[in-house]
Amino acid sequence: MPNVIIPPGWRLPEKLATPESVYRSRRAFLKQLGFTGAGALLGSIAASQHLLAQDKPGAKKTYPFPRNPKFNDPKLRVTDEEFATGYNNFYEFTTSKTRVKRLTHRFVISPWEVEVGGLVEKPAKFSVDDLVSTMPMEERLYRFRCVEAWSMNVPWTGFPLSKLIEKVSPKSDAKFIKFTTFFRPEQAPGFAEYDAYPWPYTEGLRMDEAMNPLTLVTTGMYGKPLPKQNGAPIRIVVPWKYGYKSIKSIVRIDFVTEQPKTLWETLAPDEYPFESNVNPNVPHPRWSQRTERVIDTGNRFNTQLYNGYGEYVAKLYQS
Ligand SMILES: Nc1nc2c(c(=O)[nH]1)N[C@H]1C(S)=C(S)[C@@H](COP(=O)(O)O)O[C@H]1N2
Ligand SMILES: [Mo]
Repeated sequence: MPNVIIPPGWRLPEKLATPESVYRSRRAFLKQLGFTGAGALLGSIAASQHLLAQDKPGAKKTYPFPRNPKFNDPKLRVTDEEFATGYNNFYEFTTSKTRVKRLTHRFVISPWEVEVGGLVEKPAKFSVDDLVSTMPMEERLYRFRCVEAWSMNVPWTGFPLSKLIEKVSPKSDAKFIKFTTFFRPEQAPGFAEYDAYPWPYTEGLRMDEAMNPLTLVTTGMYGKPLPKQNGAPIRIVVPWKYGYKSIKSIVRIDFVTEQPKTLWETLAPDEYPFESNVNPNVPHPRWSQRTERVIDTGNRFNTQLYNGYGEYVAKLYQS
C-alpha cells in the first residue's frame, strides 16, 4: 500500500466526529487509495462502525436503494457484474471495450454538477450528491440492448427523469431534450485519439420519451455508485432504445424546440438514427437485429420489439 496522508477528519476520535463526516471522509480516503469500486470494503467498514446511513433516522440516504418490484422480472438473469463493468462502449476513452476501465484513472467525477437549461422557467444546477440524497432513488433491473447486437441485464440505481423535468418547469415550446457529456481532453484519451468526432457526445429524446416513466437518470449499478467506465457519476438509461441513447457522464441537459443533432447521427445517420427503438424487424445496414448475444453467458436470444418494454412505450409510436 502506498504512503498516504491521512486527512484530519480521519484522526478525530469517533465520539467527536459525526457519523456522517466520518463516513464521508473514509469514503474520500478510500477513493484516494483508488478503491473507487470497493463497495464491499466500504460496506464492511461502515457496518463495523455502525455507520450505515439507513440505520440512522434522518441520516443521508445511500446505496443500496430498494429494488422497485415493478422492475424485478425473476426471469431475467442478472449479468455478471465483472462483465457489465468490464465490457464498455465509452469512446471518450477508447473504442476498445475491454480497455475503457483501465483508461479512466485521470477522469475526475467528484464534485460534479449537471446544468439544466434552455426552454425552462427555472434553469438550475444540480450536484449529483444532492440528487442522490433528495430524489426518489430506487433500483430497477432492466434489459440493455446495444445496437451492436449484444445485451445484458443490469440493476441500475436512479430516479425517473420526469422528476427532474418537473423541477425546472419546461416551457410549452420545449419539444426535445438534449443531453451533453463532459469534454475534458486532459482526462480522457479518446478525445485526442478520435479528434474527427463531433465531441462532446450528445444525445436526445422527444419530450414524451423523456417523460416516460422508464427513462431513468442513473447514478448507480449493482447497489453502488456507477463505476467511471459505466458513465459515472450520472447518466441516462433508456431501456427500450439501443444503448447509444443511454448517454454517460452528463454535464448538461437542454430543453429545445428542434430535434437535436446527436454525435452518432452526425457521424452515420443511416446507421444510428435519432429514434433508434430496439426493433428486430429493422436490420442495421451492416447486420441483422433479430437476435442478441448476452455478454457474460454468450447465449443468444431473440431480440424483442422495444426491448420487451412495449407495454410502457408502444403507445408513443402509434400515430
Ligand atoms: N458519453 C458516452 N455515452 C455513451 C457511449 C459513449 O461512447 N460515450 N456509448 C454508448 C453505447 S454505444 C452503449 S452500448 C452504452 C454502454 O454502456 P455501458 O458501458 O454501461 O454498458 O453507453 C452509451 N453511452
Ligand atoms: Mo452501443
